[in-house]
Amino acid sequence: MALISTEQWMRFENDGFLRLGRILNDSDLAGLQQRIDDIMLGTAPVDYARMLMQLDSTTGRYQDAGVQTKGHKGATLGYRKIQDLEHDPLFLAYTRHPVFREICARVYGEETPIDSFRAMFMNKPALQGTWLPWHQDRWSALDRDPLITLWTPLDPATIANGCIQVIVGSHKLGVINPAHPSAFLTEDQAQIYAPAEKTEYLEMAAGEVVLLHNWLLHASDVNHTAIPRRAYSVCYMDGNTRSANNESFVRLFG
Ligand SMILES: O=C(O)CCC(=O)C(=O)O
Repeated sequence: MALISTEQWMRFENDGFLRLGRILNDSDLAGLQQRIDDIMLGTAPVDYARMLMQLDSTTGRYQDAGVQTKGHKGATLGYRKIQDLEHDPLFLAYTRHPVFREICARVYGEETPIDSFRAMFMNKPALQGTWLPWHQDRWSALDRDPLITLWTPLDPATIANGCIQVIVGSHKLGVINPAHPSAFLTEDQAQIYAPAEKTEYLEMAAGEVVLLHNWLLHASDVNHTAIPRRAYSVCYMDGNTRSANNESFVRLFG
């Protein structure tokens, strides 16, 4: 039996996102929380040379976040982003959850192999964090657009600690700023397409999952609380996708 109903798929097509409810059980959630903290603190049994790691800003400004390069940058829980988590067995196992396989088959077709474009930790450290400007998840280096992302908070995600904010239905607009290599909006475009009165905040419990259409406009704020907002975000793409940057990708399904 299908794990996602026809009614749910219709809601996803209309809104550009779908709340899937709790998918990570308590013990797997605790395992991923511990593993990501160990990775940040430099004590995990992973190959740090393969992982892109970026320290958070101390100002909250996007342009002040650290460099995004491979390798560990110090034992601190103050990382903003850690990519290449397909190389960690715990994160990889979760990334291959049967519900995610079913979603990929529905979106890309049963026979289409599925790769991870990126499997990343996105963090708003306690009383820190960086404003992530309004954008769509679209990359001009790819020969076709990845369509979906599955986003899992590893802590409660609230307005106060920087949960994802979205503009419902905005995926129907197509790519708004194709001139930007990662589809970030200009400030003028953000005022037009993402005004405050249209913003919906996706508050979620730890271990719940939201399916996001990659063209859904989204952003996230800094963290005003003493609770970190750790999250795991995976973009699933057609395994036939080629990148002008000659990147290689990890096969997830098929
Ligand atoms: O975690 C966040 O605050 C935003 C993440 C994001 O933009 C993404 O997963 O595509």
